[in-house]
Amino acid sequence: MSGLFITLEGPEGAGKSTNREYLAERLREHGLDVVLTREPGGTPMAEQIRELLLTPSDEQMAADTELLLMFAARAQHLAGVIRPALARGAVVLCDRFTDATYAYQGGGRGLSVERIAILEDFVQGDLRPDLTLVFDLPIEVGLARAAARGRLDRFEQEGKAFFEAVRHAYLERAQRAPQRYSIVDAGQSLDAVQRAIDGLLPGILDRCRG
Ligand code: Z5A
Repeated sequence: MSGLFITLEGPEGAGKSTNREYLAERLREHGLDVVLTREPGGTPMAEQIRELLLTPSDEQMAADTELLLMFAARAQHLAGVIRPALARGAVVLCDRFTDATYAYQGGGRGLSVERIAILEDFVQGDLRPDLTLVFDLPIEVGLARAAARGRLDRFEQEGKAFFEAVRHAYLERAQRAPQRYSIVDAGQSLDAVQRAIDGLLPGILDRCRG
């Protein structure tokens, strides 16, 4: 038995966490075993790495350190949560995964895609998400939503050019492999976003029954 691996991606404040819960409920209504998780994080040790990655510090984190910590957390998460859940046939809904590395460390920080791909192969073997929902919205809208929540984390303190590069990297990846990615217009009202998710549901259920 093998489950279905769905990732939710997009820039800041795109509504990934909110809509991950919504999609999980819809899938559970169909009797599916759904595991909700996130990156960086998802296990106690990977959550400790997350703290290191997100907490602002006086010592500037080198871009390579950031990249390696993302994959260190991912290795732990894969071993402790994602692979066991997929092996028992669950649907894994993961808030961010390696597309975020291509978008933030690749697009945002300017690290080479080739180096990221080497780490992706090393840490994941041939495991890739079955489906990725990219919640896309204008950067200003997402940053305003994130700012309304209060204190900004280390990534949220970046400038607009960084987030524009992140958004561009996501859209470029999605356009190159449309069979794996669905782009959701996340700048709409929450009702409209959730109607768009409802529209994707039959296809997702077909893949679950696979
Ligand atoms: N990162 C990386 O660099 N490389 C990697 O490989 C990985 C991650 C895996 C994780 O932080 C950071 O790690 C992230 C990238 C980096 N950068 N940052 N920052 P995080 O998990 O804390 O941050 P996030 O993923 O961006 O989460 P977020 O800012 O909380 O966004 P979200 O989950 O997409 O949104 P939300 O929490 O569901 O919604 C945000 C607010 O907007 C909330 O108040 C909602 O009620 C509201 N909302 C949501 N949808 C709507 C609509 N449609 N209309 C109006 N308001 C809405």
